[in-house]
Amino acid sequence: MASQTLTIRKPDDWHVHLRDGEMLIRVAPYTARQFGRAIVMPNLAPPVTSVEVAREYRKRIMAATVPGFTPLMTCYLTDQTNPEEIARGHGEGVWIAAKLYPAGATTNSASGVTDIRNIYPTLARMEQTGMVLCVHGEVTDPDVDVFDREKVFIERTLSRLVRDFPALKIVLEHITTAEAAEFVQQGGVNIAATVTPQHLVINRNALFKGGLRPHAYCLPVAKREEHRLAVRRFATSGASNVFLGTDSAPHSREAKESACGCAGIFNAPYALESYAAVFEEEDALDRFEAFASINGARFYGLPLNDETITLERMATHVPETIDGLVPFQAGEALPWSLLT
Ligand code: OTD
Ligand code: ZN
Ligand code: ZN
Repeated sequence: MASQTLTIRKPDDWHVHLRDGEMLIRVAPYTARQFGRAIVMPNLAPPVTSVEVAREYRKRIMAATVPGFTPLMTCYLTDQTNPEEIARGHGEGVWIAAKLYPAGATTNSASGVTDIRNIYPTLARMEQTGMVLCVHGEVTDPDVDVFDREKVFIERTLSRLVRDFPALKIVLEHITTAEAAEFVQQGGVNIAATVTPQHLVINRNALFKGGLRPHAYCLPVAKREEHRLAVRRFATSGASNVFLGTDSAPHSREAKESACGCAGIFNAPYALESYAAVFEEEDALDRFEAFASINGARFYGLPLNDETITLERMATHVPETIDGLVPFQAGEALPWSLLT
């Protein structure tokens, strides 16, 4: 008989949007319930670009969550980023990583980097100090088909970055394509990928199932089935350079269900249940702990969590709404439940 419980080291979320103000207070507890640590994205409006702003934001997150949950902060790179500010924030233990948003690639990325060469001095400094670069890997060229933007980013930008900064640690975030999985798989020890629940579970058909489905829309957008399968194979392969990053990105229901709906999927409340279902379907539950709780910490050079969590084989019924927000897999039943 298949095992009825699964106990693993406490997982971490290596990519999440916790927002600010009232939304932060609403959503952060879900992440803190599931994870020991989380890398918090800096795409607030205005973005988190200075050490002081990051410190203050970290305090607000800690006030919104339980003791024992550790937010790890990131710095938003712009054309004006000063390499010394980045090095100082990293040296003072405020920043774990810096985030590259190609300008215009996703929500609140208007102040992102317009030309990768503008941040070369910063990348050189990060390479020296061992600070990780997190990358939203999509080109923003409007002439490139939206479903090809990740693949083209790898060809045009990432290949060059890896060549020009061979010792820079890079996380290609929320991968969605066979090309990304392949690139990271072959990329050596300094490159890793995160994978979201949605890119393991849905393909692009989900956006149009019986009508337009705004709650399945995020960036990078879900791709064809063959890509989902390639990403699944890599995520569940046991490779040490692929790990959990939910990219949970809540928007109000009104902002999602709109003539110009925001990109982002709110998956934090049942993220572990979503991932566990995938690992079980792939017959890879024995590799779930590495993906969720070990590989990320090792890549970032952090200690593993000492606590454990237990999932029980008992259905989780994902509600239609949670605190007014529509969660990923709303209305569905998932086979595992996180015990608290
Ligand atoms: N939404 N994707 C991302 C961010 C957001 O709302 C967001 O902040 C991303 O790629 O980081 C997305 O769909
Ligand atoms: Zn992104
Ligand atoms: Zn994100």
